[in-house]
Amino acid sequence: MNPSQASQEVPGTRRISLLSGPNLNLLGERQPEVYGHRSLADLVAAAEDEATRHDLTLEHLQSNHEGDLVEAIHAARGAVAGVIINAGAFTHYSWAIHDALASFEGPVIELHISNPAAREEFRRQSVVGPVATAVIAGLGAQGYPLAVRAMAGLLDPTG
Ligand code: CA2
Repeated sequence: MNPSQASQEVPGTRRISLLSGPNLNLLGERQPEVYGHRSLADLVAAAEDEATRHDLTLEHLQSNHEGDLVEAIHAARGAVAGVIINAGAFTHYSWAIHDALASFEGPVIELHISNPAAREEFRRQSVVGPVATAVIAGLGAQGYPLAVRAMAGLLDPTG
């Protein structure tokens, strides 16, 4: 991209949001056999590195509270180009997050460290999936930079 193209860019088109739901702040502390040994900070750092490679700015929020995530999705409207969300256990029952994501105009990537489809019955339903553009699950920590790379592809107008 040359400087004149950059200056004509619509504000927010190079910003993406990464949202992390409940208990993801505990990553690396327990259940490493399911979620690996890396902390959420490690996963976010890997996602940020990948975002930089694609000239994207990644903004991350983790919350254990459903309303915080709903408000973050509202704030994303018109402000960021895409949303990557690991909604944690809210994935399986939060219709409030489903409805908020349905109001977001850009691409949404549902992200999971584990593969919920291969786990307990209650994890096999996702209410995020029906409003997601794509799903990345079961790839562990590498899912985070992969999701950013996939988002860069979805946002590429020439792609
Ligand atoms: O695999 C994923 O990324 C999940 O979204 C993780 C959620 C789980 O409820 C989803 O079904 C799948 C759990 C978040 C992390 O929970 C921890 C609990 C204890 C220790 C470390 C993490």
